[in-house]
This record gives sequence, structure tokens and C-alpha cells, in this order.
Amino acid sequence: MDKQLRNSIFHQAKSWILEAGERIRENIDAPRSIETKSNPNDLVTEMDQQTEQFFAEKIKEDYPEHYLLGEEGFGDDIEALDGTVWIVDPIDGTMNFVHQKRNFAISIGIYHDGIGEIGLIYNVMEDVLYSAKRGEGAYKNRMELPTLNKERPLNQSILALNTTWMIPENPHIEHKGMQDLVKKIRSTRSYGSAALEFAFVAEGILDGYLTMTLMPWDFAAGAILVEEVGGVVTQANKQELDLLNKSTVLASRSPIHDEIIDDYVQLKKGKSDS
Ligand code: 2AM
Ligand code: CA
Ligand code: CA
Ligand code: CA
Repeated sequence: MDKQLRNSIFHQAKSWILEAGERIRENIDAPRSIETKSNPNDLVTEMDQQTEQFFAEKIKEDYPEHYLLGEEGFGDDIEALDGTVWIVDPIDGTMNFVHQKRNFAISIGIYHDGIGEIGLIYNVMEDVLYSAKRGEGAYKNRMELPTLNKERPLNQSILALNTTWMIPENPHIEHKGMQDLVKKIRSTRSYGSAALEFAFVAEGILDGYLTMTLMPWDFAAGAILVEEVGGVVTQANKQELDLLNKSTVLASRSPIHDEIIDDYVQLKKGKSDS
């Protein structure tokens, strides 16, 4: 994508994400109906739906030739990443939105022919926008984020990990390796919003984030941000990210990325990528 076009789409997307965030802040105390999706802890509210609808309408109006891949079903059914695709999570961290009224984000990753061009993650209640354009660095509001530290060893690292990794019955990764990893590192964190956890890796306040079975809208923007500051983002089996399917993803500084996968991540049989 040509730099000028990327710039103009960036400014449009930025103004929409700020507008959508403002609407959420204005309505944060409004009573809301909460529904469940795949399981009783998988929540969705009308605010998730309205926010995605807002982006769907804006994109259709201004960029009718672009596609939208969104969590709540207002986008297109796409089977390939040809052309320009907006990958949108209208509220990432819905459980935090419902229970805490904070610690959630709007996430937008814009890809052209499969290449990440623009990443935006908006921490709505803190009014902090993380943004990146391919080849032009990553920003926290107006501050450019520095390249990630390459020297700090794994035993001085903080990793975002979900505690479900530690449960022996988890279907994806051998828990013994995860226990060894937790013993090795300095500490763990778990924020409950994948998009924010990627943003924190890009900011350098987390050294890495290992996630279970995320959908493309959970990591589309975050991967662009982390890569712009020299971090590495792959599936847990080291394969390239898959932007059309569920994946287990590790985003981190290098070189601890390879160390974590080689020494601690053992995928269970038949679960090479999910
Ligand atoms: P969401 O809030 O947009 O659904 C919570 O640990 C993180 O995992 C959030 O980023 C959440 O995104 C994501 N997630 C992905 N699949 C999920 C599921 N089935 N149930 C709950 N959270 C899920
Ligand atoms: Ca959800
Ligand atoms: Ca999400
Ligand atoms: Ca969501």
C-alpha cells in the first residue's frame, strides 16, 4: 500500500476509534443487557454490537471496496486476505467492560493483501491510543515507543499468561513446561484484554504474552504494534500468524521468543496451531 494512502486511512481510522471510544465512555454507567455466546463466561453486550456496527457503517460509506472482519458479525464473510481488510474487535475485554468498567480496548488492524499496514489499540477508559503504521514505528499517544530490549534474560522477564495454562487438562499445551516457565521468569500478569496485553508488550512493560486460541481480531492490531518495535509474533509452533483462523500466539521480545518456544512450550498432539 502506498504511503500516502496508508496515511489517509490511518487518520480516518484514528478519528473513528476515538469517536467510538467516546461513545462508550459516555454510556459506561448505562444499564445494559448481557448475553452469553459460546459458554456462560463468554459475554457480549449491545455496546459490543453497536460499536462494531458503527465501524461497519463508516467503512462501507467511505471505503466501499474494503472488507471488514469483525467479532460480532457485522462484517463480511471472507475466506482470503486479498485487498484491504479491516480486522476489528469492537470491545476487547468484554468481561472487564462488564465487571470492571475499565481495562478494555477497541482494536483495529488494517491489512492489505495480507500485510499489516495499520494497527490501532485504544484503551478507552484511560484515553490512551497505541498506534502503528508499517515501517514508521509505534506510538503511545504522541510518544514514539522505543525498540524493545534485546539483552534482558528470561529470568528477569514478566510474561502475561493465562492461569488456565497451568491446568493439566488444558487441551493445548503440556502444563509441566508452563510450570517450569513460571518458575524461571520474574513474574506473571493477566489483564484479560488480549489487545492491551499486546500493546503492553509493544510498550515494553511486559516482556511477552502467550495466549490460547485467539481469533484474528484479538491479535491483528497487536501483532503490527509489536513487530514495529522489533518484537516477534508467531503461533506457538513458530509458524507465521494465521489471520483467518484461531491460533495460539506468542508475542515477545527477541531472543526470549525462541527460548520460550524451544524450552517450555510443548504442544499437545493434534493441536499444532490451536
Ligand atoms: P473478548 O473480550 O473480545 O471476547 C480474555 O482473556 C481475552 O481473551 C479477551 O481478549 C477476550 O476477547 C479473548 N477471548 C477470545 N476468545 C474468548 C472466549 N471464547 N471467551 C472469552 N474470552 C475470549
Ligand atoms: Ca467476545
Ligand atoms: Ca477479543
Ligand atoms: Ca470483543
